[in-house]
Amino acid sequence: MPLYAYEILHDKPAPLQAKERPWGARCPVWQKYCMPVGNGTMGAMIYGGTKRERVQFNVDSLWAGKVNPKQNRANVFPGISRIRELLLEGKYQEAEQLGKQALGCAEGAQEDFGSYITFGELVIETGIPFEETSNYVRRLDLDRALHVVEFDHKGNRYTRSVFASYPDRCIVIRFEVEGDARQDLALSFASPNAFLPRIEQGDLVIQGELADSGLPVDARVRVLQEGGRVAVGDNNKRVEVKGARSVTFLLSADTGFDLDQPDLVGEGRAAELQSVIDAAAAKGYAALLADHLKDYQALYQRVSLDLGASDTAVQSMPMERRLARYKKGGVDPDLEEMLFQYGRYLLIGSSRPGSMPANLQGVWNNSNEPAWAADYHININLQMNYWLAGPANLLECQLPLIDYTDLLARHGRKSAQAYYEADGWTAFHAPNLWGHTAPRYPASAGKPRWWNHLPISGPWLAYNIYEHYAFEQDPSFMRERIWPIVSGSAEFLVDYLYWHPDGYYTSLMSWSSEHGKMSVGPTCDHAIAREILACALELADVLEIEDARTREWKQVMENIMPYRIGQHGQLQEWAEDRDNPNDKHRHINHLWGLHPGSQISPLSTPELAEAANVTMAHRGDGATGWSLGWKLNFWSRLRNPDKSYQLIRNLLRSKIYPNLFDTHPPFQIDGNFGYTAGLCELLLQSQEKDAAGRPVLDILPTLPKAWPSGQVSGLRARGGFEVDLSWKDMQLKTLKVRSLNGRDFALRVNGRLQNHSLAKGECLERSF
Ligand code: FUC
Repeated sequence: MPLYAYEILHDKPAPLQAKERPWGARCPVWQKYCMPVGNGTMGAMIYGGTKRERVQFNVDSLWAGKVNPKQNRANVFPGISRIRELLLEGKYQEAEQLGKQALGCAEGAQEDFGSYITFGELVIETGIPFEETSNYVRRLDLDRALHVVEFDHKGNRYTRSVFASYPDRCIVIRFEVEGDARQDLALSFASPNAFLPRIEQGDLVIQGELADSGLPVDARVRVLQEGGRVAVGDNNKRVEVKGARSVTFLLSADTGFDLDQPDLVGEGRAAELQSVIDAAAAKGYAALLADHLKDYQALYQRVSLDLGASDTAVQSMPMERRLARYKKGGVDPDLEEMLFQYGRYLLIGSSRPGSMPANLQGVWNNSNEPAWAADYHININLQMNYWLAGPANLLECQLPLIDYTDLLARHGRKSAQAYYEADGWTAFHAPNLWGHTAPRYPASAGKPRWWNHLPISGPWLAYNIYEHYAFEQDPSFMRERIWPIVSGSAEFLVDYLYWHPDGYYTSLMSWSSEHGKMSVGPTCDHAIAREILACALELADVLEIEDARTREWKQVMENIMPYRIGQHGQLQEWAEDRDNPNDKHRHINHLWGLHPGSQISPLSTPELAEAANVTMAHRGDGATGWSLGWKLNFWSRLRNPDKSYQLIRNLLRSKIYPNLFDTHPPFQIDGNFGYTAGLCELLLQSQEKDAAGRPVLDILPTLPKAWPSGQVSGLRARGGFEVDLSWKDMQLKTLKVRSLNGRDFALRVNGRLQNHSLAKGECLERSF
């Protein structure tokens, strides 16, 4: 079998595998059994029914809500200053009390926040009951990004294929039958929204407009049949095909949203969609498929992974049974590889140049009330979605995140001013499509919404943007796109951080993300601030900028409150030594400097790493899906292969659905992406720099015993390198490093560090 070929198999249509909750956010059929395809802008979930096929679909910018230009609460800074004074006087309760009244977005902004919503579904009636079929299989082929349903009916083999084409901007659905059989199909549209379908020139045309913003919404479906004839039914809302050999449906959809001008929702895209569909129809199915494969495989096939072979019988098992077997302890390295490649598949499917970034559900959503509005949480989740982009060699897929961060940086300048009278930009913990950067909720007299007021979220996101440069090393792209975001974040930080009377800068006052009480300084904030200021200084150095501003960044960076090790030997989560060893909270913010940051390492800061080990032991090996993903990354960086592998088993055992979606619960895609990123960390790390500032490529830092022999190719390292390696009996066998930019680097192999120079395009090859 080729190294990239993985199939997620099912032996029944999704609706027969669980009970449906139509348009329900937690509908088990949709979130556990339907299979996804996507081209960044559009996503679709396929049900695989024989009698009634359903293709539920989404458009990434289909959001309720609207821009609220008055989202920032006025006059907050005096309240924040008072809270700071109270905390310094040790009056925590009073400070928290005041926090409840003073912190939040402006009244009314919450109502405009909105939510990512579903578009609807194409329904294709066929009249073939599942009971009359045999040899049914549906499968998602990861190597081709192709969903196929196959079955026999009355001696004929039926095949239905679906893929989402990025180059041709449409979802292609093809119904075929072998032999002499003919198909009668009826196409219609269903949605919980008041979008109106009608047949126009033989196409199913759907139009709508959202109430809050006036956002125009359009879709068009072309029906191309071979043989037979077409009629229109159900009051001009249904296309009926009779006696066809094959039928191809081409679906394209979009909204009038423009990321550069979110407050001007623009014209509908009906005319544009018609041209898209005309062009796709003229091309024909075979050419659409060929171009789709070329586009997709150019990204997907960059990385191959082999961790050992599963039994052939296991490989052909339907996924539900395969997962149940794994849960009982079954060995299945191919499944662990498949989940790795699935993370890459999902990022390619939900984040391509020109699209919105992957939200909490990527681009897939069947409801108007998805969990957490399927928004862009930036207190871990959106950042986690992109941890794999560099290491798993999908940097292009990160461009939507940079475009989106530009919007947040624009709106976030006002938030930085409003809340902290600070220059630069920030955004609080959960922005939306419309560029909401203020705290998500208004002040509340009741329970404090501590997760809400998290000014460090903006800098946290800026770190992902810096990482794009770290992996890519393109100075002109950095100057134009990355520098403004990262330097704007550094500007915010130096104004935001507070000079504590004890003689250091702290994040006074804040919370550790979603955890704990008010603090004079959460460790996570300090770690992020330290790292972002260092990143900004590194970029300034490349750009040869040295001025009063950069000198201030350096001065602040060098005087941030240091890490503290507490009474249990743990890395303290707060300036106050109040960690509870029995606390199993999913957010482990204080280890940010271990991952995704680069400040803590068993090799260079062994005492801090030991304290991080204690913290990890306290928090345990269970959690929500995304938190398990983060724990995997932590254990990889702590160079603990046994714990890392245990986390992999835990994730697959408890938080992966039969469609391989990760669950919080409910379905939340960050755990998928966190897993793929974590797996990269086990095989190759590059966050460290040597004394001369060269990136260190650390080969096989944390290899689990469960994978004694294997190979990986195409992983990417910071500094601009591609790495292939293989190992046998736990020993490195071959290593190949391709330099993409000609930077000097160091290699750590079997614990020994060696310097290397390669010209751009040159390779280093070693056998051991
Ligand atoms: C953060 C997490 C939750 C969830 C939500 C989307 O608030 O604490 O667990 O992942 O984001």
